[in-house]
Amino acid sequence: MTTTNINSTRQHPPARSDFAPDFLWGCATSSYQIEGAGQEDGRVESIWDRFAATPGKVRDGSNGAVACDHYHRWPEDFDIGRDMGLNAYRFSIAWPRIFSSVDGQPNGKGLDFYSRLVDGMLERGLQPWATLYHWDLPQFLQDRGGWAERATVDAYLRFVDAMTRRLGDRVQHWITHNEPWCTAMIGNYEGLHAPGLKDFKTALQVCHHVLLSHGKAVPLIRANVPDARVGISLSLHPLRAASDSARDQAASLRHDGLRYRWFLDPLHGRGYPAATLDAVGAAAPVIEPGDMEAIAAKTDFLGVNYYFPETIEDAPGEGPLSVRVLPPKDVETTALGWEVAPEGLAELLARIESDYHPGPMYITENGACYDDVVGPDGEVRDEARSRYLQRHLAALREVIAEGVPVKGYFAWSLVDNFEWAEGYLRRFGLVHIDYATQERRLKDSGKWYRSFLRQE
Ligand code: IFM
Repeated sequence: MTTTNINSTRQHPPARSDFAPDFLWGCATSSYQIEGAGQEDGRVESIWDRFAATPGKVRDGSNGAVACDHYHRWPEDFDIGRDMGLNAYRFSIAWPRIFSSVDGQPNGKGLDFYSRLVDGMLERGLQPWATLYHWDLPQFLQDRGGWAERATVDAYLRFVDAMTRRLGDRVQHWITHNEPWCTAMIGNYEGLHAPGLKDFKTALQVCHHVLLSHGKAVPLIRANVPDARVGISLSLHPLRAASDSARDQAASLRHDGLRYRWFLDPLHGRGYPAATLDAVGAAAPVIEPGDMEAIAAKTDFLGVNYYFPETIEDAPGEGPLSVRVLPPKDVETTALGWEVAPEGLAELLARIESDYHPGPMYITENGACYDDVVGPDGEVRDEARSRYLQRHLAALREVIAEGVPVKGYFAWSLVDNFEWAEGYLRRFGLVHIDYATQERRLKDSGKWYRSFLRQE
């Protein structure tokens, strides 16, 4: 496989016809970030409701109680998606709408909501891609220890069973988890996401249980869904050592062990990487007999969420592995300070393909945050986001041409939404939301994606 030449791609803007006719073109969202209706139809508290209610945790003091009011406005949102030319839509299911206690029955109103949602997608030609866990754990489970407890795996499987039984006649594509790294590390080690814990051993146990729940869900989904296609979405970064020094090179390898191989190795039957297990020492998770075999359940696709590369420096004593992720320097960045590096997408995909041959891959998230403003003419002129999309699609086209089997692309995100600890201060949508009025407005980037998809 050759190295992708991004310079050549710059000269040829991507066209839909460059991709296979059956390539999937979607947008992605998640329940807590868009739905709102926090107290409606039997929904119970999630860890994000609790975390956001804790002063200082969310930058603008906001929460997802109303968000984009998608719970009531989904027909309008799906009309926008259809008119944009999407043929797929990735959404997530709020577990707290479905179960209000450990032993209870699933909530009929919650199940009905997602059933209506799926019908609404299908009526508009949007292939539903359901994510079963995108971070909104019911608080009653966190009160019992959350993902650090093995019992949460069983609770998750009951939730998966209820959802796949109800929607499996119409939803073929299932993503078990979104970004287990974030669930485990940002939520339980860095403390920046719910539940806000700061304990490395807990984070690794959470990670193990999340991966285990994924592996155990795979056969369950297959049993409930005819012709199911099951996968997991990982957030991954290509890594660069900060320098050629042996210390930075070794640090980059250490980080790689935890950030990349800790997930992809066990999912592909190789167990946790031995050197990383050694390095984490007593923080290693408790693993029961059969766990690693379960985690390695064969999947139908790999979801890749790509935003930016990471540069790694040796930092003795810093964090569990003595590494530091450096902020980008002298490069183009988005409003969140994330490096814009389309070649990183190609590099990452080529590496995954050569390391694991995971089968079909889908970009289940890719997008950019900018400080969008509505102009006096009512337009949102977010050229930077259009450029970002174009450049990443050009990189994707090249890496597919080199033989990497990517079969679809979901832009993050359909609409502006609750960006976790950043609240509503950060916008990723192709559609602008006025949170005071809930007015939807297609940004220039959404218009660009529309003309790309409609081949205008
Ligand atoms: O908004 C998030 C999403 O929930 C998970 N992946 C990254 C996005 C942008 O930060």
